[in-house]
Amino acid sequence: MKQTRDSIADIWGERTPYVGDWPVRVDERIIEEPDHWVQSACVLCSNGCGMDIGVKDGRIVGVRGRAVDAVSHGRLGPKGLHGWVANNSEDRLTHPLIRRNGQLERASWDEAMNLIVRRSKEICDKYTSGAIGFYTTGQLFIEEYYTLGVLGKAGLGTPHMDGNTRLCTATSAAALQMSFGTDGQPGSYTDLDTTEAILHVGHNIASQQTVLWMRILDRRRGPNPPKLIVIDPRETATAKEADVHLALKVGTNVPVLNGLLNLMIEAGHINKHYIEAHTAGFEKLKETVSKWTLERVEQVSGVPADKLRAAAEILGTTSTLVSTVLQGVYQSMQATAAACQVNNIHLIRGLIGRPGCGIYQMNGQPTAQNTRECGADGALPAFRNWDNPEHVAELARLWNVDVNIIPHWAPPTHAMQIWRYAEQGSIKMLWISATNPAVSMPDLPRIRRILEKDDLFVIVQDAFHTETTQFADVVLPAAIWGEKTGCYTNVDRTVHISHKAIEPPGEARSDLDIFLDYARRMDFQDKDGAPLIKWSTPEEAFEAWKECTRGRPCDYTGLSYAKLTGGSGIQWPCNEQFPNGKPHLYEDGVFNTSADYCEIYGHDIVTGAATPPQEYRANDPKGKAFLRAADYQPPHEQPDEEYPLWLTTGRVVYHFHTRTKTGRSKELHQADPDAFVQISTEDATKYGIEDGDFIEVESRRGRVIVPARIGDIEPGLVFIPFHYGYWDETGRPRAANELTIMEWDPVSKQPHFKYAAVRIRKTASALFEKMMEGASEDVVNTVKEILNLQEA
Ligand SMILES: Nc1nc2c(c(=O)[nH]1)N[C@H]1C(S)=C(S)[C@@H](COP(=O)(O)OP(=O)(O)OC[C@H]3O[C@@H](n4cnc5c(=O)[nH]c(N)nc54)[C@H](O)[C@@H]3O)O[C@H]1N2
Ligand SMILES: Nc1nc2c(c(=O)[nH]1)N[C@H]1C(S)=C(S)[C@@H](COP(=O)(O)OP(=O)(O)OC[C@H]3O[C@@H](n4cnc5c(=O)[nH]c(N)nc54)[C@H](O)[C@@H]3O)O[C@H]1N2
Ligand code: SF4
Ligand SMILES: [Mo]
Repeated sequence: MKQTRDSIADIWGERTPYVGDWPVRVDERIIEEPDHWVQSACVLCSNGCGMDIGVKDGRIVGVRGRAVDAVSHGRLGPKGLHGWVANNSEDRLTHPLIRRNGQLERASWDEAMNLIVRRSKEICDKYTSGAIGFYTTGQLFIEEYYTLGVLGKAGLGTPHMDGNTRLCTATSAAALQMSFGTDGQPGSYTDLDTTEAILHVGHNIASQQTVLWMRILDRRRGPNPPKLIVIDPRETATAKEADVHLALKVGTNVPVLNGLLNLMIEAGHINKHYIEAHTAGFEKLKETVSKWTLERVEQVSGVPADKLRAAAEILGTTSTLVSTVLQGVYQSMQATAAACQVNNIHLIRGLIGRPGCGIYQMNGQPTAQNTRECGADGALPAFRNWDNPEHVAELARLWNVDVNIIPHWAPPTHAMQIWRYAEQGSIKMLWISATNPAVSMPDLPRIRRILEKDDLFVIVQDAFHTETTQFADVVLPAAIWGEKTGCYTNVDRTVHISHKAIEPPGEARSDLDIFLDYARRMDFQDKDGAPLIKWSTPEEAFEAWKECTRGRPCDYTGLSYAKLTGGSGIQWPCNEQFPNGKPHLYEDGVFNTSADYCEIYGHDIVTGAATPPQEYRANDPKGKAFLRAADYQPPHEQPDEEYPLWLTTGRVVYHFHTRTKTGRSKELHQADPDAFVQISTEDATKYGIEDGDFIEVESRRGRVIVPARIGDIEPGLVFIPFHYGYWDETGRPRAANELTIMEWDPVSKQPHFKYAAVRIRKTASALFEKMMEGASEDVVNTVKEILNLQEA
């Protein structure tokens, strides 16, 4: 084994301080000397670090960073350096499975696909294609999403398609659309090389985008370091580095951000010219935030006035600013409303569309951007507007289909609603690809009840047995990253190609091949009776996708497999005008909001009510950005006598999601082997809890039993990582989502994983009660005395 550092012990590696040009540092970890290297990019978060895969005798033996890559300059984090071992693991799915007499049994591809096709046709005949739903991911490739999008929208014509991106970055898309007219991140990572200030809202970047954090740390240790503001209720690794840490109460992002905007406006720290020339809605914004005085913000959010003032001073005076927003906003109360306030901070100062200024309504999953671009999440491909007949007609021409097969009579069905329809029985078939909802969805007891239903035909397409395959009627074994070729786009719009390095195990097939096979067997046709889907290789799919993007904001027409191979990833838009991609959108202050071009006509930010097209056209903003104002609404579930604590959930640095990959790396597993509940020192004392004590955490939905970890969190709040389910530990309930609530943001429809009311107690007493069920009070007291058990 050879490695440039032990990234478990040394997460970020050695500092390379700088300003201007981020120095190269190539990180590598191999277990044997490869006989060749294959170009790829990491798929374990949205940062999308360029990476080469080392191959020996047809197996992956390691990875190294790509020095030429604009995103990472050669660096890799712990997940990137270790996660690939999952490809080689012994327990990969290697052949299809069909449920027969209650058991999943081995089947051939023909049997599995024929069964799926037969069920699809029966369902379409009896109930229409509206009884078929797709629930996909943020982890496939462009070519796969686009194929899925086309077969769903123009083959079946079902409106029920979404991804786990609904749980992840639906709010990213919504906030960008609501402020700027379409999805697409305005900035470029190069902004970090010169910026004077950085703001992270609900984003633990040190842990969740480790390589981007290396860039920030290197700036912070170099000349002219940027100021750092962090808004998070926990004292995270990110918060520890901050100059100003605003430790707010969960669910109070809007009050805090409104307070910041108010201070900036009051101090005159605004760019009047920019506001007038390039935005709409300033007066309403000013009036709304004016109610958020220092005192009121402190009272509602717990953020002390002097800290708020210090943050506002930085935001109001810096000449450049990079902001990132992530799950502490997207999965919390008023997600879209809060995310838009960060856009507002940039807009009222004109800090957008130029070097050093970037807003990241961050992505989380490696290819979430592409789910949103390619139409696999319900939206129409290439940021087209379902409510704009001309956009729908464009697609009908491109695909050569009747316009009416493309669902556009109502908004696309969001994931939470798809699950609801499955629960009610109007969706009869649910095709789940590359996601593990039996761990990652909120309110797991309810999700299990839905997956279990006899009248729901469940297809699960995965590389491993998961908590979700347990409920499948058909399991399709998938080839994963490293075993197939395709492209994906990171959060700063950089498109990478990932070449196939090794063969998939057994009979596993790429998701692209599975979707193509389904389309062929279903005999989906265009208007002239030719096959609807006219491609059969990844490269042909990419070429088809390029045509779909022509003239749209995410224009890929200047990219090709050849161009993406050999060097760095390239940012979209990439076309004739910008052959090498474009670092900044909106340089001229003209946004994508004009009525003919925009992706949505907007929503009421509080109720989510859609703006009718006529109303939008009547007030066509013609390229001005929207300053969306929002007042505070408290979270719907709050601690009370019965459930006195807040719960929030999230991530740890060493694991990715439900750990199907990272849990199979010995090093990553050992670095964080079990779930835990993080409790403040104050609450630990109050409840008599010590580090490592097993704690029962209970909400109105369910309960978990996990060890305690004490410190670095506000009193009254507990935190549980959501990574740990049951595939490698079946003994006790421990998935955070046993506890979470099933409700969502009115605009983005993203579920609220970040708050719930819970109660806690040491499990000795919980187990004791269970043992003593039915025993008389006398017996209970006697046993208690013998055991000398104290109630916690
Ligand atoms: N190591 C690792 N990295 C990952 C992933 C992973 O699983 N593991 N997943 C990737 C994916 S898909 C995603 S989406 C990203 C997510 O990346 P992050 O959003 O950084 O991750 P989380 O831990 O879910 O949440 C971030 C923070 O929100 C805070 N928070 C909770 N409630 C509130 C609130 O009301 N307001 C504010 N301001 N903050 C709040 C939490 O304390 C937490 O520190 O990470 C990506 N990177
Ligand atoms: N409580 C709580 N819950 C959360 C969150 C939270 O912060 N708190 N965060 C939410 C967020 S942001 C996210 S992104 C989700 C993530 O939740 P999930 O998407 O459910 O998590 P993963 O473990 O990434 O699931 C991906 C699955 O796809 C499989 N897979 C990997 N590559 C491929 C491939 O190429 N093809 C196929 N067919 N399968 C593949 C993996 O083995 C794995 O089973 O969880 C959400 N749930
Ligand atoms: S930062 Fe993200 S993309 Fe880069 S190596 Fe780590 S997990 Fe992979
Ligand atoms: Mo995510």
